[in-house]
Amino acid sequence: MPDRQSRLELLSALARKVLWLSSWTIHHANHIRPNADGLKVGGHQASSASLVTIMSALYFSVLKPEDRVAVKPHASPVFHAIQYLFGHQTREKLENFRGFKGAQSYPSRTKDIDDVDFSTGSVGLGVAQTLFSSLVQDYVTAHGWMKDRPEGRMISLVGDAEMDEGNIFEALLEGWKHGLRNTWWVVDYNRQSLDAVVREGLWEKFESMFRNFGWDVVIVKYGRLMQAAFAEPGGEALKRWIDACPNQMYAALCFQGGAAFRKHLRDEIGDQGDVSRLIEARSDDELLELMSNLGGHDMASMIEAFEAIDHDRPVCFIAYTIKGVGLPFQGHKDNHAGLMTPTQMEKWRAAQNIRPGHEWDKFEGLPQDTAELEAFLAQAPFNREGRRNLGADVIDVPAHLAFTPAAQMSTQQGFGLLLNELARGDTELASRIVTASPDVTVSTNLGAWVNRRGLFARAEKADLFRSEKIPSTFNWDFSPKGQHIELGIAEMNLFILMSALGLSHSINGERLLPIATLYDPFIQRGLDALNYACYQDARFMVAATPSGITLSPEGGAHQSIATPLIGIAQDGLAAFEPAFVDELAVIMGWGFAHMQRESSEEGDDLSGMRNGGSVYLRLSTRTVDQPQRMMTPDLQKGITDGAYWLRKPGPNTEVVVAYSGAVGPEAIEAIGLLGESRRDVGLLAITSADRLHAGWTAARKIRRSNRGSQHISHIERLLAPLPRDCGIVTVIDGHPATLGWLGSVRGHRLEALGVEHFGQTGTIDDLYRHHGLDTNTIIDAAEGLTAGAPVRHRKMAV
Ligand SMILES: Cc1ncc(C[n+]2csc(CCOP(=O)(O)OP(=O)(O)O)c2C)c(N)n1
Ligand SMILES: [Mg+2]
Repeated sequence: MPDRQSRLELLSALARKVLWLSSWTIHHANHIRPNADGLKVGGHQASSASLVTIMSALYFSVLKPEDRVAVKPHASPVFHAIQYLFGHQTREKLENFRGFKGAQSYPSRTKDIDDVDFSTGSVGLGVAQTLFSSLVQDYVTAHGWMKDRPEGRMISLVGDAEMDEGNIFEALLEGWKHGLRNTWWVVDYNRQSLDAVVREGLWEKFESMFRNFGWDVVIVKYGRLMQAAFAEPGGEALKRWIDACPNQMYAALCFQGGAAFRKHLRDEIGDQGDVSRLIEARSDDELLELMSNLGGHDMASMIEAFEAIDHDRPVCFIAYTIKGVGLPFQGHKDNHAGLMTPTQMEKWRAAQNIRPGHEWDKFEGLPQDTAELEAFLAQAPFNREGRRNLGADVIDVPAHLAFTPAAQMSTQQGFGLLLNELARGDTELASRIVTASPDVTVSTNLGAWVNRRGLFARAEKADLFRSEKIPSTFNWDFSPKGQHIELGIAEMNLFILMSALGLSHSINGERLLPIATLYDPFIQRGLDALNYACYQDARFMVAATPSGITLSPEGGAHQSIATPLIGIAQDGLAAFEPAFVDELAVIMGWGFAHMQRESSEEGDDLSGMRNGGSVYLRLSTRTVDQPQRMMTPDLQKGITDGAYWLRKPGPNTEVVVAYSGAVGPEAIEAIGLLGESRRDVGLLAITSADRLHAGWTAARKIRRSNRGSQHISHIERLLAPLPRDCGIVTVIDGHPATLGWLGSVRGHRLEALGVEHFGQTGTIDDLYRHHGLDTNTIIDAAEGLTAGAPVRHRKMAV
């Protein structure tokens, strides 16, 4: 092992190399890559440079294999450069940075090859992901599943402006409630965002806020050179000047260089003997080096700060940095998307003794011996075990989820019943389910499950109502074995928790099957986090209920219109809207298997659709008559493929009603009444507009790329027997576009009923009539699409 001094020298040399490689990667993509054609693909040299020392300290020395890191998105080139030095990233991918299948603009678990722990991109989310991943690690530990694996630290490299994102504060509060441990956030305090320079004294706000939430705060402001200068005669005055210098001025002087610093120091401190001597003893270059030696750019200071942590309390490091440090645009307020010119790059290359044509050589231009650098990298604790992506066995899922049917039920009730049945049993499946809800556990019907399986906390806590013998339907005991994670009302936290739980197989090597419940409209409140979770390929199930205008007495503010379209459009999420509980039982069983299947975006089963992913159940509180029927394999397949004929159309069908979800009773009734006046009518039960649509587009893609292919999708097969002039009426308690596309599948005329405006309260009947989802509107629409005599029967007003 090298001694401390030579270790620091090696680390600093590697950091210089990381700065070079990350900048060269960006430069190559913009100026050298063939076909660049002057088209700038961008990259963030300034944001990257800011973190070079900190990340080099972490990856080359401080991190252990079990630690997990979320890297500030725009420091992606630094991450890739470090992985390149470790041998986990290829030159080819770096040369193709930001290109098709090249190294990603922002680190991506699913698209990058270099062992990304957490994807980032939408600022704020990766930060919270580390916090929730730490809670999930606690969950896995408490359930006795960590085995011999040491606990890792969950580390986030955070931009200072990234801290503006509200979801970070929401997460902080939740972390405090759950006794957060093993989490480090390192704030890259370069005092610049994309547009602006941050407010003076922001660090004080950060500091008091973190301390308030029980975090330790470590401020790393001055590097070693600065500390030495402060110890010289006059040093105190220099320190005072630095501390008082406004952020914008400091940044501007860093951009202008040593002479500008000298002028300002002279003008502002005046001739004061000691401090003047201190300044004058340094050349312009030396003065700039001193003034740029903030803590975040000083290897010794960063290593010392990290290594001093000998506890598992959460820590926030505020590391002072200069955006773009070491590059010609350092400190400039416009540098966020700044790129170096070829001339600047050429000058910098020569200054570093990098020979033309050797830009990608790992150790080119470094004074150290190559073998020594190689040995150092091989021994870096983080790299010792190679890649760290884990896996876990698939948990068996029974073909049928059991429940005791009632004649009338809502899908939300059914959801509660199905989970209650699982909770009563002792299957492996049940033991791996973890539920969470943002303060709507009871109102989404999770109560029975929680009564049986308990709430999770690292320490036991009895339900006081129970111990005081106050009657209550619920037993709210907390214990390390509990399987429900109680959350506050922040839907962003819910989905980031899903993201963390749903990656447990990969992060902890232990599979969890997370289920989130929330009110359907509030999906939109957590949508970016939901999207983020899907982007990372986390696996979870969302039960969203109540939904639509069907939740009528709940009020207009809670109605959801757009969520079925989100269900269709959200990648990585299979959306279902069943009408009946037997359908839901099939979908949930399928869902637990779907959550565990490997998948690729190209589509990986015969239908061309993705084989695995997360699941969204749009449920309802409306009590409806349940069908009494046998669940045949055909029916089961129809339900999971997205649709089946509830009333099969004959060869002369004039009109078909296709419905999804809670409006089932209206569709059924309309078909009954229509049947009196129209020769032949069909009723299509749609359980998943999303799966139908995905299958349809996938099939066309297969046929286009493989001429002669006979592959047809489920919806094409279902609609194939319909005569050309048959009309289709679709109806859903959601945006009509959800099903409106069905007319294009085989060129049928179609009228799409649904909801386009919200806010009206009333009974379900009132609202269905108001929005045109009621039986008579369905009949009117069908009549309009068919020839022949007027429909004789209508529903009588009650
Ligand atoms: C949710 C979201 N909004 C906006 C952006 C665009 N964006 C990328 S970086 C950035 C500024 C980041 O500033 P800071 O966090 O201080 O990082 P620095 O560039 O200084 O390292 C913005 C607004 C984004 N990536 N995500
Ligand atoms: Mg910043």
